[in-house]
Amino acid sequence: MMKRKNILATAMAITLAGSMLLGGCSGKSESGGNTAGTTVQETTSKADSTPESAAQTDPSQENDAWTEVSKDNTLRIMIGQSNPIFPELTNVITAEGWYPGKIEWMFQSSRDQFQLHMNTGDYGDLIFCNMLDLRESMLSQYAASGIIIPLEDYITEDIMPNLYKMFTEQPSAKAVSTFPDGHIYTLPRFVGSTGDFLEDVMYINKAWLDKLDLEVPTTIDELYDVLVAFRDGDPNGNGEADEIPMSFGVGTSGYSFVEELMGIWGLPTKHFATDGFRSVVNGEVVFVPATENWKEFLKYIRKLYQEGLINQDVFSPADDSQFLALCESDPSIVGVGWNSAKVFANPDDYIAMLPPKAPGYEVKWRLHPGAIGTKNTVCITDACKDVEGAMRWLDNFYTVENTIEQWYGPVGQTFEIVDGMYRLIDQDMLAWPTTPEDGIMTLGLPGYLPSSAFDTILETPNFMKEKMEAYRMYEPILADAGSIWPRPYTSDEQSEEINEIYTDLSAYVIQQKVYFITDSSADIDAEWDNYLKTLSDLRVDEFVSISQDAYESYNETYSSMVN
Ligand SMILES: [Ca+2]
Repeated sequence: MMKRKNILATAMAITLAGSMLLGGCSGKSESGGNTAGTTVQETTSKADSTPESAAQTDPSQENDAWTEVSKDNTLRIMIGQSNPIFPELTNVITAEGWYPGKIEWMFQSSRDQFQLHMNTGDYGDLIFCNMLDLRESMLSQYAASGIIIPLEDYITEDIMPNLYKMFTEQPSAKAVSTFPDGHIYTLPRFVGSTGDFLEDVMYINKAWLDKLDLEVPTTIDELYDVLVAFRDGDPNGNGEADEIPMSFGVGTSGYSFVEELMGIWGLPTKHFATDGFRSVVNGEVVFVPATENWKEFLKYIRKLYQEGLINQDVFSPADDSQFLALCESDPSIVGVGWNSAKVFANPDDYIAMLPPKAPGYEVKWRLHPGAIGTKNTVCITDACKDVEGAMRWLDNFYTVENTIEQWYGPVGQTFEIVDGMYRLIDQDMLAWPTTPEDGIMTLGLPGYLPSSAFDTILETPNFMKEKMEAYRMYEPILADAGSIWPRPYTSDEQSEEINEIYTDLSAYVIQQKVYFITDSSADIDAEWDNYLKTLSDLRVDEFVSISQDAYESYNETYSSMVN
């Protein structure tokens, strides 16, 4: 596993809102121009220092955009507490002159607490939905009942110059944010570090290949032969047949699930509900487990499994910890695996390999739909008395400089500015931190980091370089934006129906997948028609038809932006 230095001590996290960070903040661009008036942070005492720094900013940026409504208003903001240091970070980053009225943070410790606020009508003006882990179906309900309001009229060059620019440059981000009724109720984020969206890279044990005098396999038949050699040739040299030629997880970490290999049969997909085993072919939504491609995939994986070339427990663990433990075994016992990074105990033995080709199919490796923009970062409720002011406030999130600090950590703490570029103070930080000690990462916030920002404004951190390198290798075989299921919004009604169908449909598909692969008595060819009939009984056609409507509504917005 990747080792991280614990340079961010907890004590430092507690003082995050302290003076150490103020210098960093004043170095930020003030593109919002909201320098008039006084900002009061209800949840921090550092607001006292704000008027001076605000007064020092370029007077040409002052404007009269703020109304009396904004100056007298309090924006109440609901947000989750997924990152323990997030409250402090929020105060630091949004403290300076972003809004002339008051900001009151309503930190929610759980979705239940949030729901209670919603049920009693005591909700905030703004909801950071992603940071609260809100389900899409809830947002569809809130939109249908008028609790969250349409925002598109405020996304203008005047009110939101930064978001407006992002939508112009990234029309897909606008398309994923548009509901089937044509309104935009939530604002998205966009990250241009494409490597982040290459979820899984295949790795093969090069030391084993060398030992057995084998080449990196390029077809599924060659892969089979290599796996057999790994099984029988004692490549780790300990005299025991302990090798697991190929292994993967169950995808609980978001990575390393068996469906990833569907890219070999040209229909990239994922099993979680947001993706729902869907793919897009020439504008048509396809339910992947109902295709011949899926059948071929099952047959191949079955062959590997039945011959002991795949970890025999791979479909039963509750999470990915078993897979990760196998990878960390020393001496190595895993020959081929895929994940987000080199998770192996001896990573130097492994090299990235391109997915092997299957006869008659073109590889289309999965690109996470976040690559076209991620929706659901923030919405505004009918409780808000200053929607325009709230939107002006939100626009500050969309400058590149603010985005870097919001997502990855502030200057002075995480970054230093060198030759005008944000550079990580410690390159070992930020490798997907999960604790304050590891670093800060709050990707759930709105923001915009175009690919052009890398190595011009942000020096590409080491942890991103590895993925970017893999991305360059995989780029020729990656699914293009047109074949990704973009996770579009559905209406309240559609969302209810599709969730109902998917519950039974996905349970059956997953059960049959495991049966077809692992049960020695299963006969995929003989049982296929019956399998398809059951999918039909479980209303797969309706599932696809609703998905198609949602996709077309997404595509309409997208096309209107690019044509
Ligand atoms: Ca061995």
